[in-house]
Amino acid sequence: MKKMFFASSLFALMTLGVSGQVSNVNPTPQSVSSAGTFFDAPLRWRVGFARRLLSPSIESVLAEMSPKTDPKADFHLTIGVSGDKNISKYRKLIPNRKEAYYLAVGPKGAVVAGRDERGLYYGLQTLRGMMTDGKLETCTLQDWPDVPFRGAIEGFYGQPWSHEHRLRQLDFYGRNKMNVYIYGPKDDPYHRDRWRQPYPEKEARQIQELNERAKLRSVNFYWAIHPGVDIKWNEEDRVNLVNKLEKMYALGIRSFAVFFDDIWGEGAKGENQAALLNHIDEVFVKKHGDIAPLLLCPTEYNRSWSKDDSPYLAALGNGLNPGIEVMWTGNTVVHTINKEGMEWINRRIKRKGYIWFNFPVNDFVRDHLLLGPTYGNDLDIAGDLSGFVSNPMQYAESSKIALYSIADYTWNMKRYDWERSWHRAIADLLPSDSVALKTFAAYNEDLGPNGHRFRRDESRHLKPLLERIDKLIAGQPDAKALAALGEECDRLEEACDLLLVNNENPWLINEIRPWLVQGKLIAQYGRLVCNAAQPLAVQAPSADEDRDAQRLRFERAHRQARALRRQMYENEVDQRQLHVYQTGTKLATLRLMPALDRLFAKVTEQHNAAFATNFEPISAYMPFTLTATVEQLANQPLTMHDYGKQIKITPSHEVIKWAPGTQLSVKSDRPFVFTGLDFNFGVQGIANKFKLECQLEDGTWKEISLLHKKKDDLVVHTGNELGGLKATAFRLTNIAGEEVQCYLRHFKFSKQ
Ligand code: LOG
Repeated sequence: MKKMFFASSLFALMTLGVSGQVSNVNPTPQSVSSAGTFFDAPLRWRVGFARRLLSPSIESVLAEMSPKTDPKADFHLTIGVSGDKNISKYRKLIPNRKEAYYLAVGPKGAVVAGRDERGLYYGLQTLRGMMTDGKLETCTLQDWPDVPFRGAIEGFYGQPWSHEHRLRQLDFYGRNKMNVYIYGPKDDPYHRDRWRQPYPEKEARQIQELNERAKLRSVNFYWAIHPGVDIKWNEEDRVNLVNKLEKMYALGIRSFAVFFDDIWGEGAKGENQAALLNHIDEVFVKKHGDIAPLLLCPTEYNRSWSKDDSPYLAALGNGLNPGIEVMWTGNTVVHTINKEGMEWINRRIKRKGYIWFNFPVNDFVRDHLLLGPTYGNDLDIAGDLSGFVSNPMQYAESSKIALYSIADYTWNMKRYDWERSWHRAIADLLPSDSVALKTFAAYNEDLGPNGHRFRRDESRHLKPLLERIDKLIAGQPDAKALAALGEECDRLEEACDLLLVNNENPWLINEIRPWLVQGKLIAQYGRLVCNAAQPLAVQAPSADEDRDAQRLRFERAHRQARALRRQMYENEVDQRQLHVYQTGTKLATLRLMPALDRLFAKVTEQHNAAFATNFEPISAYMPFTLTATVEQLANQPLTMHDYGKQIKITPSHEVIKWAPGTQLSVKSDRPFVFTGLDFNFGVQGIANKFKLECQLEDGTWKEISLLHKKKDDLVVHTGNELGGLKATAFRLTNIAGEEVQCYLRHFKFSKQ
């Protein structure tokens, strides 16, 4: 049989102008031979199979497909697994790979022949995927996965997924031919902190139910234990561990993982970990005989933490029983995976690494949603991996954008096209408003600066436009560019509006709502900035508009821009939207917001020059304002840290001269509750030269004591009366009766 590759069938579809059927299928099939003809998908079909009983997963996928089974229907669906009589004539056409299948579709019928049960299940999923818009394509397919284990690891810190979300995820994995779900949420106490204890009844029942659903969707449910924080390398804890695993086995779990990530000390010893895993392998896995190979997440789980001759990795490589899999996050904790890095680790662990891909997890950048495309992993590493699982966000539904593409990538690497896969993922998640979701997602890609230094490109479509905007800022009028930027902002606002009321996928909308509200404000701010920037866009400023009108126009825009920035701030700190560890609701941070701020700063600067005014450029909203009668401090900026909980005065290197009686005041536009305050003026014993007072809500001032904890301690601390105090302002006064000379090394205060 002459085989064509997927690209040529795509070409056939394109020339026919049909939104193709095979091209609806995720993951992208390996090999497709298409006649390029289409027909209406049958409403009824007669299903033929040789086995007496179909497995529940095959039964369920058939039940979920649109055609009804009808023994009298003209359309024949023939299904089977290698060895079944009814498909014996297709036997040679089934690729000789695990989970492979052969599929043939024509107007009279279809054949789905699996290498194994899972292959059949996947073949049926392909057929289901092809029919999503009511058509079928005459074609044959041979298909198989590149990576043996593909899926997700619920392995993040923060709020674990809900039971309902997990069930939905398992359904999604089945549809997208992922075969692994690893249960390892850091904040499930029975996974980590209380690993020795069995689950209470309700949680145990839910895990059982998840495992059942996983089986139904042809997914291996791995339950992971994280004992490293306090494990003792003795017989008692070995018994504790095996007992806990036995409890999980009794619930029906047949795949297990042991994690030792993010620990130090006793638990982190490689030889002991290897010995423990081997012990489990022998007394538990081999004893039962129906358990999948064990999975280990090591303590040195990325290259940046391991030396070239790491004794730890050598202990695993040499010590672990063959067959035990070792997880790996790549060259750093959060990194895309490359060939050279795979070869490095595989040599050391003496087996193929099992990738724990830390994307789209956002537990280290919780103010950002990661809805961007999955790109950057090498396309030639299929043979170097034993598995590839993605660690997602605590937002399960939103994570499906990345997970869809990870399914695609791990199934068929060579033909993985990240951009196309991203668009298909979005269309799959929200068919009714996919254009709006795509627009919105394009502003939720980058992570912002972060400790792992993992960044993503964002809003690629804006690149050329923003180059023109920067030229405009530099003095080259370009009315079209400004109009186009305004339209981009309108498009973002429209997308947020549509999504805010979308009720096709409430699971998704509920997760992303704070960002939708924020996106709308950003879009409004952007439109306002574009309007205010009109004078920059034309060669000569309008002669028709008199100066008073121009002045008024700018002043209104400036006030409204500030009001919008403040609303963005309110939205960020809104208690209902706080995450467990970190506040914030950020998007469009890589390109759009910085460009809008640059543009408005230019407008402000130009206005100030033309009208001899002193408007400040607008930037992120800050509720605190600093004033000072100490001249050198009067313009010192305040910065916000720790997600709004800590405020710092930017340090100064020069000598600050406090004349007698001079003051530094910080005022808030709303009452706040102090949790602390300290400063370092670089001089010993300076505390008694200053007086600190806080203004209470009733307007009165309360004095707070100042002290050094030790004689040689430069830091000035406050007395206990400050913590918990509700205030609207505070001021620091020089009461020495003479000029005080000092530095400003640090000045910080914190609030609830
Ligand atoms: C944790 C993981 C966390 C991720 C991203 C591994 C193996 N462990 O730094 O639970 O979600 O990074 O923050 C990790 O990645 N530690």
